Amino acid sequence: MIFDSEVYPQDFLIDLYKKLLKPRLVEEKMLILLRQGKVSKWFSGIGQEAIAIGVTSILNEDEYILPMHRNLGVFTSRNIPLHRLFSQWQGKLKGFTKGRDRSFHFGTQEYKIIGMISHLGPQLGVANGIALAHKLQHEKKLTAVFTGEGGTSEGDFHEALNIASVWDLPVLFCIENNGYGLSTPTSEQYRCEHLADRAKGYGMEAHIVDGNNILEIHTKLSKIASDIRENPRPVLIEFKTFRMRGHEEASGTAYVPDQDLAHWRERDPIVRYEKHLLDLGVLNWDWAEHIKWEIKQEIEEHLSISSEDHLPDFSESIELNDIFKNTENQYYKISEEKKEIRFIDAISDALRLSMQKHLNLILMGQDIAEYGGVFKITKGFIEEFGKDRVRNTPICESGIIEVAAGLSIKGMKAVVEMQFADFVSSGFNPIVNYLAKSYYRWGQNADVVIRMPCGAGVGAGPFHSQSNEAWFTKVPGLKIVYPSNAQDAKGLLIAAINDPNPVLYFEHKALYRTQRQEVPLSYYETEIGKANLLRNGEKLSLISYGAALQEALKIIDEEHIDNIDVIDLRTLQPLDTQTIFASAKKTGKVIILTEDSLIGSIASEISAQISEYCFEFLDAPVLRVGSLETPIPFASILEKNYLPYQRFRQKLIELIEY
Ligand SMILES: Cc1ncc(C[n+]2csc(CCOP(=O)(O)OP(=O)(O)O)c2C)c(N)n1
Repeated sequence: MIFDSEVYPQDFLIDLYKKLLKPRLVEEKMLILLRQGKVSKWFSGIGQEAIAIGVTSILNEDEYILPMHRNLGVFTSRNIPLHRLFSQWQGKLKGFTKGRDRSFHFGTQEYKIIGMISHLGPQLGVANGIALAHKLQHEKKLTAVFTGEGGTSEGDFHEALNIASVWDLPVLFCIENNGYGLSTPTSEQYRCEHLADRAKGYGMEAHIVDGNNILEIHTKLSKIASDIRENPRPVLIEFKTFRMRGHEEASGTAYVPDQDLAHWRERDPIVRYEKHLLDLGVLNWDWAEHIKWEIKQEIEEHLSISSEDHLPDFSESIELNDIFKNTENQYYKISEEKKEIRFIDAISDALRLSMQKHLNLILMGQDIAEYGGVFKITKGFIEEFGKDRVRNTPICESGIIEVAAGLSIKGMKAVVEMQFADFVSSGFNPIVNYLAKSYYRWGQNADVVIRMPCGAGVGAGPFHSQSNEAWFTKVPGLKIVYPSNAQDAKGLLIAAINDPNPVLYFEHKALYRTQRQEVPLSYYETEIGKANLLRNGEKLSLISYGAALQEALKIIDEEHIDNIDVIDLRTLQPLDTQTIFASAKKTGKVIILTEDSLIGSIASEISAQISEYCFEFLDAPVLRVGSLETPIPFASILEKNYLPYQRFRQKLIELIEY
């Protein structure tokens, strides 16, 4: 391939040269500051700059790019003022995270850069979500995302490529194969000859590109990019390159053979390109020196600006308030007109009304389209809303939750159905690390609801019956709702979908067809974070939620127990401690019933808080009743005794008589 000034104008070639030099010179300066203890950890991209610069160069400014820890060139190419990057790396206020996250772990909508989380792989799926939003909004745009060759061993990589291929998403998946993942050589990372070979298995096009040749990258990728914009599809690019410094600065390169470093030093992308421009006569030494001097001046000026910037002051209320994006309370009028429906119909109704209201709402889940979901909650939805918005997914919980995060970044809303709540363990990482943390880290909310058909009592055994809400109640940044009746099921799901924050919506399967109620026909919200005082009395406080609450009501009626407070929590996070404490202080006796086992459960948390804050008002120990500390057994005699209800009946009577 011949790259001369007839193919590319001189201005373009010089601009590319400046872009290539900038991250190198910034990094050389940072290495000095690192040694002086002024910046934290540093992941060097020296020798790999051509990839970040080349990929950014083929994107339009309004196209998203999702870089990794060695892609400083992406940030400098998008013209982020250097002082903001310097502030970011020092944890100062004019960075992008108010000092809450380090290095390149941030995103910015202003520059259309969505940074990584430490776990490497999840952003591949997030890129899919952004690309899906472009496609659904009929925008001919490309999204580019990076991974190292080490990251390709993660399940996220497989899930993301598979989803992108099945859904024809316009994503450029860029693998920077730089020889080592930390200290692990490629021979211990994978067995195929080239990572690009994997594309065939996903039914995807792939190319191998010299990652140290900026013009080859720009030329090849420009063509591919234009083509993807016209014919949306994913393309995998494997860039062959080398990591010239340690994984991070402290770790060194003792394990890298000297001859490899020498071989790749010869192929340094900047030296090569500079020589090419000098040979072509579009650059001369004086000019090159002047360009370097100018960039160094810019670096010094911006270092001085960021030296004036401040570290954040600590304020507990600011920190706590930044966990969730503000929710505007919308008081929809509840209609007088009601109809008796089942719990499951209420969920379906809430989803249908929400789909009608929010045209940017997408439903995703296994078998939810033509088949209507395993519980038939979305039956008939594709006829009304179409296959674009009611999406069957491959079996890949992580990858789909990441897609939901990407949709939200692009201003859309998503409801993801777990086929059974148990399977959320296969999507745990993006929930607790991506959805939960992104608003606190860099102000990007995750407008995602995850529906969790959960619970026992239906003879479904250890993997289709779990009460796993406590896996999530302790993760700041997630809201957890758990209705016990049809009216709340509808109102809470509508509220969860309106809420711009990530909400896990637990729906107990045993209630689906057993709990029926008069439910308003209209679109209404049940407020998240508000418990419901179902019965009002003096003798004791009974606190519960979900199917356990319904069981408790049956038992108190069978035992003819009256004059007690019954609190239906409805939301487990944020917890309505005001209602709980007021009741505990009034009655002085509290019993908490959960279907979960007790250790680490929300029941244990509530008990601890009541003991701590209401101690002087108590007339008896706070009692908790939950399931056995075993997996959930299948046979009905075992399951019945695993569940807490017989024990609850006894304990309740004991507490009344205490
Ligand atoms: C899920 C996960 N496991 C382990 C790590 C620790 N870790 C950080 S970077 C890295 C190596 C990554 O290698 P690669 O993907 O090839 O990228 P490179 O650093 O070479 O650019 C490892 C093991 C991590 N961040 N996340």
